[in-house]
Amino acid sequence: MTDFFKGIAPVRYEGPQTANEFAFRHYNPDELVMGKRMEDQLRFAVAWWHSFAWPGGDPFGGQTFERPWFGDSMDAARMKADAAFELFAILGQPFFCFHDADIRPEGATFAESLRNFEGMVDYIGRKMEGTRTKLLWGTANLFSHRRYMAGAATNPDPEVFACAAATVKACMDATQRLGGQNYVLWGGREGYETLLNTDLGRETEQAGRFLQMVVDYKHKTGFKGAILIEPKPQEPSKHQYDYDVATVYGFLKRFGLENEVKVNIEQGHAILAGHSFEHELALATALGLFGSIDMNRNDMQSGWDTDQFPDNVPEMARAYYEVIRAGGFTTGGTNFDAKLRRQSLDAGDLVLAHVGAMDVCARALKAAAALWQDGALERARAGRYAAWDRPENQAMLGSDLASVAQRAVKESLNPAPKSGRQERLENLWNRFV
Ligand code: XLS
Ligand code: NI
Ligand code: NI
Repeated sequence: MTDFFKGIAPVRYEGPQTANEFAFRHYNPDELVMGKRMEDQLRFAVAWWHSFAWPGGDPFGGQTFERPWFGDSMDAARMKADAAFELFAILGQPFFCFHDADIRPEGATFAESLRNFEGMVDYIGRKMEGTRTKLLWGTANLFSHRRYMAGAATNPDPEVFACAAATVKACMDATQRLGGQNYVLWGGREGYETLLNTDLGRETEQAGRFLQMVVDYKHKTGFKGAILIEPKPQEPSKHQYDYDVATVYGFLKRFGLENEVKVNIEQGHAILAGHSFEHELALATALGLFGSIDMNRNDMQSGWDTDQFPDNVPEMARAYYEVIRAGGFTTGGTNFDAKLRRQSLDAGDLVLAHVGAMDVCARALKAAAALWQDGALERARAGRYAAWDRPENQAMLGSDLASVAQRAVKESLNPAPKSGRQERLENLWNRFV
């Protein structure tokens, strides 16, 4: 037990009318949405790194948070894990996510870091036995240590590639051991700072081989979870190879992995790539890649990944509508890859940031589900393409350019433009959200 959260009781659903700040107003785990418990629809996860490892620094100043578990020892790491499970007990969210570096102290050598990691995986495994909290995904931190400054799998130095392999192997083993439902790869430094010193062809070839090895290892070890890539266009790299969903799809095709790997889509990364969150989700679904989401927003003006907790119901409703269209989560979930603002010092801030975010997501899910169940939007969408369902039109897609051209001439086609009805659909949307 730590006394960090002392005095904060487990948060319960009390409904929208409650005056209690430490209550859920909309997130009611047992309430059915589209026939499924809200908890099972949303599958919330707390991110170990932002909630427990982040010291509150920014480019202009260092640590603002004073957590009793900050330090480099195994004792400190164990206290951090204790605090994490105390937060999980307060929130009651079903999942968490971690990187190796979040849960263990850095060792004097690479080998010692791995040993520390294994010790902490044991410790967390024992803690999990006493709770209902599960692991949504594990991942490797291949971006903080200076050895990775020029990339991990894409590094010009083959020894770094080997260290990255050892770290990913250890993290995959840990994820499997802890019953993780996915394994995530986010390539923060798999990219470049300048093309002047970069061999793009080689680096992406290395990344492809690395991912093939990861997939191969998954099959060898019998890991049942999904392998997910988390796209991001830049930051910390000037250019990141896993730029967005479309780029990842091309990469997977190139290495024959499009049926092996899915994506974890982060709201803030979508925005950085010049897309909307829902665009990335819809494209992933269309390409058969939809896996999981990182639900943290950017500041719309700042131009970097500010990792803020979601606070905007209409925006999140667009996202959950796409999740519903995708058929809902299978192994994936809603990970709050979000951190407090650096002035939010208190234990209560950490709890309430999650509580508010869970409520926002619950409202968004309910609105999206109501719109889905109403069916008018999907009827309008399907109606727009209905002519394509007719056999003579389907036949064109199996035909060739000259024959299709001939049809246009022979039948003197003169298609009448039809309204796209955007504003009417926006009005429909706004009746639900
Ligand atoms: C950083 C990423 C990172 C991944 C996990 O921008 O979002 O936090 O989710 O490595
Ligand atoms: Ni991010
Ligand atoms: Ni993320």
